[in-house]
Amino acid sequence: MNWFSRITSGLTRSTTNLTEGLKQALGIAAKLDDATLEALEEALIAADTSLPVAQALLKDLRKAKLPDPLTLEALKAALASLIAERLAPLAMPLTFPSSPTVILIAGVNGAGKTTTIGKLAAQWASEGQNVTVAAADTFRAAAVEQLKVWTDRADKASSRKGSVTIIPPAKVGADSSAVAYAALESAQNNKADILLIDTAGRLPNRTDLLAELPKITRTIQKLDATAPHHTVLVLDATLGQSTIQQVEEFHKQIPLTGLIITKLDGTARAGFLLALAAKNFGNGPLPIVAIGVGEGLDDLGPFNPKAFATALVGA
Ligand SMILES: Nc1nc2c(ncn2[C@@H]2O[C@H](COP(=O)(O)OP(=O)(O)OP(=O)(O)O)[C@@H](O)[C@H]2O)c(=O)[nH]1
Ligand SMILES: [Mg+2]
Repeated sequence: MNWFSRITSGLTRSTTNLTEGLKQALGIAAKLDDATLEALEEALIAADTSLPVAQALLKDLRKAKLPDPLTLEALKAALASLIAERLAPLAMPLTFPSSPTVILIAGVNGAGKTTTIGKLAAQWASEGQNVTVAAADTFRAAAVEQLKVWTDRADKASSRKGSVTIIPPAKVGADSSAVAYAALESAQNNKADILLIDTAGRLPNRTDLLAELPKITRTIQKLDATAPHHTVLVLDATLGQSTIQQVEEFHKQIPLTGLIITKLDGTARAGFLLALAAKNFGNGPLPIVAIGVGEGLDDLGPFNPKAFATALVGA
């Protein structure tokens, strides 16, 4: 299955709900009268786009050239293009400015950090990159084991074009910064292309735990003053708009450079990406560097606003 098909099938729950809403809205009059607009607004809010975004979309829709009578297909196409336009500034794949490029992965418990690291490592290694992964989640002994399963899988999937190497903690309960430091040292010595740092899940109200993240940053900067080159927050899409508060809290502790949205296949609220796009986190919205639409090794890929919008409305 290609990536567009994966997005389309991953977004099924969101798409089905939204399409049903659009159908009902149009069923009333087959044109954009007040009742239709109201029903459309409801459908967009149900997709978790937020009220202001839903209203802004409808304002744009009223200005758009639409056929009379308005068909479902025309409505979907118009909405898809308006949604894609709003999401466009969010699209930004990860870059590799340094060797090794250091990518710090953070997020709340169970967001999908470890799984995502496995998927990223598999992709990059199969493209010929040598990837080192730091097991800096030292909270649970099982965390290292889980990461090891993923890095082994990723290493195999690379068919020896590249490699994936895990650096575990020196001892149980080791300091996460020490693991990150040792992993960067190893990545530098072995001329790895990329270092991914897995971290423990932490809730945004635990400022003591959040403070560990800048400590990791300070520690690895002793080896490379430009690291980390990316600080990525992993967000669970099933939480919808409430992830925005997570972004704000993490961003206060450690400047984020991008987001990865996981579990888009497990929710009908994929429209919350529009709410994220409308949010200013200091320098505007934060870019989405990848999205996850399933649990398999291939279920992670770039965020393409046009493909996403098309799939979301079922156009
Ligand atoms: N359906 C679906 N499940 C996902 C996706 N990404 C991750 N998961 C699942 O989410 C669960 C948690 O994933 P982990 O990678 O362990 O999350 P984590 O952030 O490392 O969790 P902690 O280390 O405990 O904080 C696992 O069961 C994953 O398979 C996705 O895109 N879609
Ligand atoms: Mg984990």
